[in-house]
Amino acid sequence: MGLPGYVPVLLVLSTSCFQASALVPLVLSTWGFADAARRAWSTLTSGGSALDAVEQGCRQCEAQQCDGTVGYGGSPDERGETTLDAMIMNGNTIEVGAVGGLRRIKSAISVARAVMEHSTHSLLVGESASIFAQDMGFLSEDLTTNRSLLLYSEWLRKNCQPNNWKNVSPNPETSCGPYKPVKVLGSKQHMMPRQRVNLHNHDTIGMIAIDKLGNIAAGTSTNGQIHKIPGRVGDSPIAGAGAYADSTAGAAAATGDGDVMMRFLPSYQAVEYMRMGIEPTTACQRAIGRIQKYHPTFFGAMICANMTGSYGAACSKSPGFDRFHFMVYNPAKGSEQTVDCI
Ligand code: SD4
Repeated sequence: MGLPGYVPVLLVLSTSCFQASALVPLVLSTWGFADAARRAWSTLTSGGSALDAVEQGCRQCEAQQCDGTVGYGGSPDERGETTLDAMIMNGNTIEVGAVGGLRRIKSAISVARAVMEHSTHSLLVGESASIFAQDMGFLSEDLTTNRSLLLYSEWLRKNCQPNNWKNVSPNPETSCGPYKPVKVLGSKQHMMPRQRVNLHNHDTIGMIAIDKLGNIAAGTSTNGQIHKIPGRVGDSPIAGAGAYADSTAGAAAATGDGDVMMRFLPSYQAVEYMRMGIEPTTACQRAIGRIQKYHPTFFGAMICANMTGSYGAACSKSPGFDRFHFMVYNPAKGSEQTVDCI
């Protein structure tokens, strides 16, 4: 029954003109975190959505403490605490949920999803994010482990080296804090933190999933930079930096020196390149290349996929890092692949 004068119309809403391709479903993830990629793939192929796949895949890494740089018990900050950054993005609706500096909650990616699904916000941080998580039913528990305690005590024993301070007193290259700012004139100023961000202290899981209906999602999870100044949030929970997804173009995710990478929004940039028809490997390379113009040896890598399921990756050559590993699952294969850095 309609209102008088109104003709009932059936509206079929579609967010994209998706054409099924032999390359989807697809799961693409950073580094060789095979169990995480497999978990995402099995979620997708057993009827889960792209968002479910990204959540379950990243959750697997959080539980396994992948490389010690995802999940609890890794990368203690300057007070010895592990805090987590994560985000998830729905490429159909351009909704994002993210957490930064999350304390005492192990499954940061699921809290990120709860931010997206149970609030109108996109990013919650710190203690307040943890209270939100508890209210949403997440268990509050200590994220410290013997390993994170050991990393922290070693760092204290080495006079708090390396650290992320500059232009402070006492000299941060030789002493622990507390520090006070010092005014340094002109060229004497440190332009970059001295801490070497490299393969051994940075390994975020970034993940892209496309289901067989062409729904795309992306996400990240990490415990961030080791020995960070408390309060530091990296690129991983920032939409467009750590990851980005748009079902009219594709998705990308990044890993590496987040303090540098987040200034360039490389994931957003790569998705925009793909929107212009540039193929994924080149899109990743160009997004990396824009950062290299300012930071020629920064440590970072990206994965990119377009809506046909074509995918690629790129990395920036930096000391000790010239090949990047990533995981691919699609109907043709499930494998770890590598790419030479540029
Ligand atoms: C960060 N980008 O917090 C993250 C860490 C990372 O590979 O990617 N590691 O800076």
